[in-house]
Amino acid sequence: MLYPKANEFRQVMDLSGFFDFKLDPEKRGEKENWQKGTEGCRVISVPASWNEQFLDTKNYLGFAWYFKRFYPPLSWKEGRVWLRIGAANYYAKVWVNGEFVGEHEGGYLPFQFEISDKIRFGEENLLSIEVENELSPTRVPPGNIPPEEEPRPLRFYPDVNFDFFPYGGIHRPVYLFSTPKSYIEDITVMTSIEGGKGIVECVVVKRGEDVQEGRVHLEGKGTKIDQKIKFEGNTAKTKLTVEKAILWSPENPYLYELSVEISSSKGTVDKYCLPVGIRTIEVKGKKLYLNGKPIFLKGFGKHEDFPVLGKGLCLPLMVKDYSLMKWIGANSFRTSHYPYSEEMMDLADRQGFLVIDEIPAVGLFFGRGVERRLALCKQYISELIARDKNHPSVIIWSIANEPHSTKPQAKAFFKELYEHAKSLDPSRPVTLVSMLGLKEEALEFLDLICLNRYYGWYTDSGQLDIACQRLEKELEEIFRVHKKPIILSEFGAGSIAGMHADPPEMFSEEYQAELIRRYCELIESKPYMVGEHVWCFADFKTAQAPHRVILNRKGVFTRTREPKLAAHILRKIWRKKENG
Ligand code: ADA
Repeated sequence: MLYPKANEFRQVMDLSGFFDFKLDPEKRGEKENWQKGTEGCRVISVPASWNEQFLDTKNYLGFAWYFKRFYPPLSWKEGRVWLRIGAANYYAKVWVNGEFVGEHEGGYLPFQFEISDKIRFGEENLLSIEVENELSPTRVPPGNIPPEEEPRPLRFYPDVNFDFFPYGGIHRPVYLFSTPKSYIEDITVMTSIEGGKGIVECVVVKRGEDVQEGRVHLEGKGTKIDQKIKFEGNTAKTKLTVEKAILWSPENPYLYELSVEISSSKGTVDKYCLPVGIRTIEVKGKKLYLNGKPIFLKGFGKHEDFPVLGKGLCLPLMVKDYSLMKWIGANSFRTSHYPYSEEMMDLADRQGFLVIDEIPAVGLFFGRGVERRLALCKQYISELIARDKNHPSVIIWSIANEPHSTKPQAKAFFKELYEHAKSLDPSRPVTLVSMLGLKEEALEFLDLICLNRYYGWYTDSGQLDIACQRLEKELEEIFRVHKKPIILSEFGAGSIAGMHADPPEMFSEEYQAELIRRYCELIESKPYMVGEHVWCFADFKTAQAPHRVILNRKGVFTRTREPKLAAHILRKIWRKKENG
């Protein structure tokens, strides 16, 4: 799914900003035709969650309506007009001028509809979007699971089966964009390396019978390649060879520019440009290789989370987070526990971060409704790979976080998801982030192992020596059995910023820093360990529960991005090479 970009053939109008907003707790809106407009609205900002923009929406998880009036440029009349929503959590229905255009389930991936036949040129148009964020056991991620289905000692309010706040709303930009009648629908880029040469394979999909050919152009330092393409049906394939290719890596995130044009008998009719990073990623033996060299992932699990914004896209915050990750010496992060924004992925390409890209399959259980949850996970894998397949920064797909794989059908469930991901993208390793260790039967077929461990926090609390002994024993055991590279994808401790104790005690900054230091020391001593992702980058909002002090406080930065002692310790560890 191509991100909307303007050029001489395409235009983009960002509808983000102030929308009219109205809660619909009785779900009366559709019956009362709110899609044609309604009274009694307030102003809300998009993109952002609704929960922290007002006092009466904090824990609101029901239906809500967004309205925006707009004028499409007359010049768009000749082409096609599209509406694209970057993400709306959890379920969205869309109308233009009161006419239904489509709906989408899932809170973290974009969806778009052609609205050419609904748009009225030369007059004001009305966009109406109904968003609802109800929790349900048959949704992914699940909530409101009956206790008998999923016994848990401590339940959250709202009753989520995951450890972050269930923010609702339109969290990413709303774009109106135009394409020509005949247009480029999709571009897939696969890169490889053959004897120092970069190989860039492109597959172009177009729409429009009048188009039979086109061209691709790849430009970069010392490279300018131009190649004709011919369509068979709606698809054209080509392969470019880049002499002395500059490979993409965290040290040198070099991006070429690929330009694709399609033409009819009257000449070029559409064009789309995208950055291309030439790199390879593969698992071999006990190592993870980038461009044929072993790599080690240093970084974090994160969240899209900030006061007032909730999960809303915030570019200054994104720039800040990347600058702090550079400062601390990280080269990687996981999009825990859902796909992050396209803008975040673009910056990962440009700044050279290695990303584990995760679908919103967190808190999965294997009781009633498992078929529906499987179908949703497959949908999310398809949508995520369609969106992020061309990012060199994305090196691994994660098909779940900490599933409660305690039932026999869990292995088949994940085998089906693993094969689905591989069928869509054979070029990247696929993993699942497990808390069960050897009891996770899916470890048998995953390409590499991601494990979350909290010895010294939830177990062996306050006893770091025992914690590290347990961790070492378990890592050795898992590698002995599976002989696959392992990433410790979560480890850490909570700390209240400003709270100190010596000797270190739980919730003090010193304890958090010392646990992280001890874990990193152990992880880096094992040749089969290929990554350490601290949980987590910054404190973040969770639902309410006795074990959460308003926030999950395992961040090495506070929620407003002030460094705790652990941040300074990590900087010493991760930048020790530079610091000598
Ligand atoms: C799990 C989970 C995280 C967070 C963490 C914690 O590993 O994946 O989302 O809940 O535990 O802080 O306990």
